[in-house]
Amino acid sequence: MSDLRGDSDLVLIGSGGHAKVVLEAIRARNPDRKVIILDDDPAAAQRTVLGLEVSGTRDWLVANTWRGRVALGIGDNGARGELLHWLAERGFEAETVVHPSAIVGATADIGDGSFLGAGSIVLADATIGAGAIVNTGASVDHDCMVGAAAHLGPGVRLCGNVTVGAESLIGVGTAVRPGVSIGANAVVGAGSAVVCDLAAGGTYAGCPARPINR
Ligand code: JB2
Repeated sequence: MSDLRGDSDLVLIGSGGHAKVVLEAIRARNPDRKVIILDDDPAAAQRTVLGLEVSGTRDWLVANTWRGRVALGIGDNGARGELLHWLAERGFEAETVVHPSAIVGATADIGDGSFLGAGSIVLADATIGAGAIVNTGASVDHDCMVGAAAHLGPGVRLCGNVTVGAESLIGVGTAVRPGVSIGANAVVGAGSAVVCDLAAGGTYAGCPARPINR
């Protein structure tokens, strides 16, 4: 830990499946980048992520003078959103991680701390909020707005002008019709087809997607 001092050095918080794919994307751009893993779960002290041991909790960031960038490796939207605010309050910049195989339009606006996975596509004038995840092979067409700490699962298809609210979870393989708005903190089940607006906080599934009780 003590040798973490260069501007390009990175802290990655999280040690589960999401941290693993984030680290893989970081290494795909720069295999030699120095990365330190932190995780607040005491059980994580025994874990490794692609061969890297967990070196401590986020308290390490408070106790040291290092002020580099921090990547968000937590899949849970609420926990990732909380971490984003915690970092900002303490003056840390969140690292934006874009897999080299992602296609990102020149006019797309990619928020700090977001993750664009392998094969993902974000096109003209789309906005990806801070800390959002555009997972493996998901596509975000022109003028879409994806809110902070939202998560588009693998293979999600957003047609043009779609809005996804903050911290919403859109399940794997879901397709969303042009111009549809999905409110904040909504959950859309895997393989759904969203053809009309969905209210904030609800849980939806099916083709077409309808409210369900969880
Ligand atoms: O409040 C929290 C929290 N704080 C830290 N809630 C949850 N659920 N997790 C929290 N964490 C950290 O997230 C844990 O200490 C651990 O490092 C990680 C959870 O690991 P897990 O492998 O269970 O999930 P994940 O978040 O890495 O990945 C999930 O989301 C991805 C997007 C999985 O569902 C993956 O399959 C998925 N690709």
